[in-house]
Amino acid sequence: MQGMDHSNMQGMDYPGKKEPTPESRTTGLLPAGTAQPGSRYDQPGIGIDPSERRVLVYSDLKAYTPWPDRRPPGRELELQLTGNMERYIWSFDGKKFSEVNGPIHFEHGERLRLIFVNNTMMEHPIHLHGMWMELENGAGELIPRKHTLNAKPGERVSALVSADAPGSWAFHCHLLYHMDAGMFRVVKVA
Ligand SMILES: [Cu+2]
Repeated sequence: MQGMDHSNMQGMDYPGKKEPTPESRTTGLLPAGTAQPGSRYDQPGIGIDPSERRVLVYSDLKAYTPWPDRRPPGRELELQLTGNMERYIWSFDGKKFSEVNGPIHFEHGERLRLIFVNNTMMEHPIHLHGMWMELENGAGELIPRKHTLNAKPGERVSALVSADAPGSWAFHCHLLYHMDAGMFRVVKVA
């Protein structure tokens, strides 16, 4: 991965986008001064050209049946997706799994909003075990439920969670070499 070609990361357009600097090309982090990331649920992922075929995107998703828990979230938890391509470290909030102090706590029965902000130039499909993440894509009561939510470079993804499953659950990037490199946490529901 060290010699990875980033050329396919430069065609992405999003609010406040800046061209990669030599430094950001090396670290894999977005260039300094990039505007607050927004959601881009209407865009396909990296390397998918919608002019070649019909592409389904996150704004197309809706649930088959409404999820019964319609409570508004009682709190928000925002996680930064971070990394250093040069050292091949991937992390949440700048800390790889071996550096964090204990699990992320959800209170059993609470309803919360989980937000991922992708500070890197790579996509990260984030997988929460044990509970659904409801993608806030504007589908109303048919809000779609997912176990894995992909965050594009510079994107902000928000989801609602009903913490209905007591126990300790894996929470990680589903690119398994990112998980191995540190993008992993434990979510404890108690
Ligand atoms: Cu990843």
